[in-house]
Amino acid sequence: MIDENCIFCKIGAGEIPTNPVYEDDRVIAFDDLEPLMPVHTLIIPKNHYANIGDNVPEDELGHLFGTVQKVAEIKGIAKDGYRLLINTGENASQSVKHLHIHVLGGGLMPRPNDQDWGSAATNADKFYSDEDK
Ligand code: DGP
Repeated sequence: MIDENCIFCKIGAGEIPTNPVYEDDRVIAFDDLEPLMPVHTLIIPKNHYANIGDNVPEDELGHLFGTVQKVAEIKGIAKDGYRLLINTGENASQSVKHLHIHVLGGGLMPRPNDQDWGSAATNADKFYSDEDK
């Protein structure tokens, strides 16, 4: 279940060399190319699923989520806390169409409600003028 055109499948298969934060037979975790926080690690299943809505078997999901705390411990953010992000589909601006969990940490992050979520957000008044909407 590998998509030969998928860059994350290639990372999972070892065809594109990476520096794994954690790896086992089903998942690999590696640091994001464009980190948003001091710690920004991606966890992916080695099998290809376009996103979390792509009929992912529950045992696969369980294993994937079971990796989160391991990665947080390896990266030293388990104690202070971290944020998980899973962009899914167009409205979430998912850019790589292979299921991945972003693990973000290493500093205080504002609550999502305080952030600029785009002009469609219910708090858009804080960030956008009427002309932008
Ligand atoms: P998303 O928008 O949720 O699909 O985020 C995809 C993330 O993947 C984005 O933060 C950048 C990262 N990324 C894309 N290509 C590569 C790559 O080849 N290597 C690594 N390490 N990260 C990548």
